[in-house]
Amino acid sequence: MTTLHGYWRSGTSYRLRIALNLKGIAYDQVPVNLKDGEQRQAAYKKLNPQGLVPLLDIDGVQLIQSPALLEYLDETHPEPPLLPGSPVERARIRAYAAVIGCDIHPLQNLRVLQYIRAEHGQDADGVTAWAQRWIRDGFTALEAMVTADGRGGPYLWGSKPTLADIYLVPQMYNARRFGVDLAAFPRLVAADEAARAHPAFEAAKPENQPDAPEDGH
Ligand SMILES: N[C@@H](CCC(=O)N[C@@H](CS)C(=O)NCC(=O)O)C(=O)O
Repeated sequence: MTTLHGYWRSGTSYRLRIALNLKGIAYDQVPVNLKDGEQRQAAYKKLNPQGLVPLLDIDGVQLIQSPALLEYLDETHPEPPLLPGSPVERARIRAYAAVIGCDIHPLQNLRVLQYIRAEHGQDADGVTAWAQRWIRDGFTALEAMVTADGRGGPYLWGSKPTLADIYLVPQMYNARRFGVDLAAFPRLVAADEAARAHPAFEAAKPENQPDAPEDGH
C-alpha cells in the first residue's frame, strides 16, 4: 500500500497527490497537521528529520522531498510521462518547475513566514506583502518563459499535463490565498484553469482532502 503523509493545504503535498492521481497509483493519506505543529513533533521527525511534508511510503520505503518523489514516481511509473520530449525540452519543463519549487515556494513556506513574523516584527500585512513579492517575481519570469517557448496550450507545455503543471497549480492556489493580482499572468492563469479541470488535479484539490476542515481554514 502507498501512503502519503501530508497536509490538505500544503503545496508540496498537493504536487504529490496530483502526480499519484495522474499515474493511477492508489494511496492512503495520513494527515500531518501543520497548523498544530505536528510536523515538528518527535514522532514525525523520526520519519522525516526535516520536519516537513510530504513523506511517501511506497514500495516498502519511505521517501521525502517532493522533487525526488516526483522523479521516483515518473521513473517507476513512466506513463503518462511527467517529463516528455528531448533532453532540451525536458530541461525547459524542469526549469518551469524549478522557478516555483526552488525560487518561490521556499520563501513563502509556513516556517519562513512564522520566522519573519516572530523574529522580524512583521504583522499580517507585512507577511502577506513578503509572500506576494516573491510569488509575483517568480510568476513574472515564468510567464515570460512560457510565452517565449511558444508551445501553445492548454497546459504550460502544450496539450498534455507535465511536471510543470504539477508545480503550477498548487502555487496558483497559494497565490490566490495571498491575494496576488494574477491579471499580469494570462498564460499561467489559462494553464492553471485547464489543469484544474483535469480529473487527476480535481481529485487532488485541497478542499477535496479528508483532513480539509469544513470551514475551509
Ligand atoms: N523542498 C521540500 C519542501 C517541503 C515543505 O516545505 N513542506 C511544507 C508544506 S508545503 C511544510 O512541511 N511546512 C511546515 C513548516 O514550515 O513548518 C519539498 O519539496 O518536499
